[in-house]
Amino acid sequence: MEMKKISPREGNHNLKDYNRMKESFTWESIKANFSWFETGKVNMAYEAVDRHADNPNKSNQTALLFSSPDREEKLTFNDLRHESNKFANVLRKYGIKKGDRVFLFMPRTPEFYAAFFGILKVGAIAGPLFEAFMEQAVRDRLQDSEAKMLITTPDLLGRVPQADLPALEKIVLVGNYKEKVESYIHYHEEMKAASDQTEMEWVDLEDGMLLHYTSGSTGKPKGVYHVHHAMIQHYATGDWVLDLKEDDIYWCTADPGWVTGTSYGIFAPWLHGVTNVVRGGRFTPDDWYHTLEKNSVSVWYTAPTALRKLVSAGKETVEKYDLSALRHILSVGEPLNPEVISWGLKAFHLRIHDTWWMTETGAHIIVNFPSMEIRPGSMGKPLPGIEASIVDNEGNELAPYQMGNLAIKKGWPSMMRAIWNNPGKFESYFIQDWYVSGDSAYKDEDGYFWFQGRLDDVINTSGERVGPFEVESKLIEHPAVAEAGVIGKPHPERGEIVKAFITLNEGYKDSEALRQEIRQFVKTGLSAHAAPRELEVKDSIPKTRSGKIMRRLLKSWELGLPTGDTSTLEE
Ligand code: 6R9
Repeated sequence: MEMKKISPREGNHNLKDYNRMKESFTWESIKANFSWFETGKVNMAYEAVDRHADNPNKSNQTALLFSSPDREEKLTFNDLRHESNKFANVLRKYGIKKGDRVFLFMPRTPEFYAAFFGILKVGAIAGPLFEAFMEQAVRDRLQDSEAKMLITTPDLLGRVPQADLPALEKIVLVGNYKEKVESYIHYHEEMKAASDQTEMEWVDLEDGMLLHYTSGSTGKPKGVYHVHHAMIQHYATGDWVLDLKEDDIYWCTADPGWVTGTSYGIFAPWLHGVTNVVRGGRFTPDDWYHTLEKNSVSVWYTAPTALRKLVSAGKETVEKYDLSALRHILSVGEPLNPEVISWGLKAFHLRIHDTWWMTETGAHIIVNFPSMEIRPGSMGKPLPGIEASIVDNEGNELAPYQMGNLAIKKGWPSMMRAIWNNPGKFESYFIQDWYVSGDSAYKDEDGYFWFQGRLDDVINTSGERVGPFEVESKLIEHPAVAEAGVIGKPHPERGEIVKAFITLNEGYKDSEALRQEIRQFVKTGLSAHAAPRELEVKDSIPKTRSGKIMRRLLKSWELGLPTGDTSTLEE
């Protein structure tokens, strides 16, 4: 098969020579960008906020550019410093200290960011939760982490568990309430009274900063524990991968309940002192284009699920907007379909850069650098300072084109340091010195990595291994198909057969003839064994809040099995 390649774009880009960097790079060399390199004192909140507020040239620059359907607000670095100082004082008043877990269960508003940095300033550990969680999901996370405080809004209080949380001492309410309840801490009242000066709690590089709960295919969600040290990698990738420059307007569309919304929605942009766009409210193609246009966004980090919806909305929609400020686009969370990359070239005249990483890795691992040739469908190459490979179940490295476990040599700066309360689970990620991701992939002879699927998603049909991703990518190339989710369905003779669930673009109606045509399209475009033997049209494809197709759920539905933990399912 002929491989498409897209060359780096000329212009305002950081065209660092990847191969030369790879040869000589050490993480040590990044340290000089931080104040703690000299002082020995560290806190992420200082490096991301106060350091810029202390700088007369940056202090009044907009740090946060917030908009939601009913509210618009700008906070400078100085504002963000003062608001987070105030909140740090509120936390101290109520006894929160270093190492305590404080959870945030609220929408992304300016108060969220002030509270988040307030938590870090007292040395506590922040636990951001998706605002759409139901009561059980909130309870599981607060129980496991033994959180001492929860910050939420009156609207969400109905989903905050009122019992079985012995460690939870206080609940802070942000926003207006009808009837005041004395047992809650009232954010706006406290903030009015609090001083905007505070003592920073200086911590150790290896002290806790963040607890992100993530769901596996079985069992309760697990608390992935990150430390301040991770900032080295957030900073480096903000430079090499996001290509951030001080005058950029940056928009990461992810919610902080997902690791992308913290590592790349908070840390990387503010370590680089750029203006960070935050938008609340729901997705529609017009709203998103409008957000890009109105804020003159120059660097945009988003996810395949959103990009696929923009593709579906068509060229007419994108052409209504002036997106000339946009210079760099990136994607994460799911494999980026080649179809979406070709469309990006037409719609934006830009390449879309795929990045691969996980909650557990804390930051980018395998990426498409602005300076690299892109091979559509590939996740790119490992960062300098990262050793990634494909290994078998014993930890032996495999040759190019052999499918196996995507694994990373342990010891990179932003790696999780523990699974909260669960050392056994943490150990189970490793084979010798390799962190094993749970994804299957292969490498080509030039060192590009190609994603195949979560290991539990890979389909084995009549002895042929089929990655659901390539079938889904082919399916959405058909003009009738908007989205696709592909699973292996047990079959007496073939082991498994490929079953596809699809949604249709506007103007198409389900019919036997259309399904036949789509099957044929995959068969001729990909291969006979990859063509779905069963094809079902649905109104929507189940996805997580970070946009991942929930193949596990499609499979449970199909087989009439219990659905397991669905707390991260998008409504
Ligand atoms: C950052 C994030 C991690 C899992 C990962 C993989 C999938 C993420 C991807 C990708 C293919 C990419 N994933 N990026 N698959 N191409 N560029 O998503 O973290 O929510 O923990 O998910 O997401 O399966 O193992 P997290």
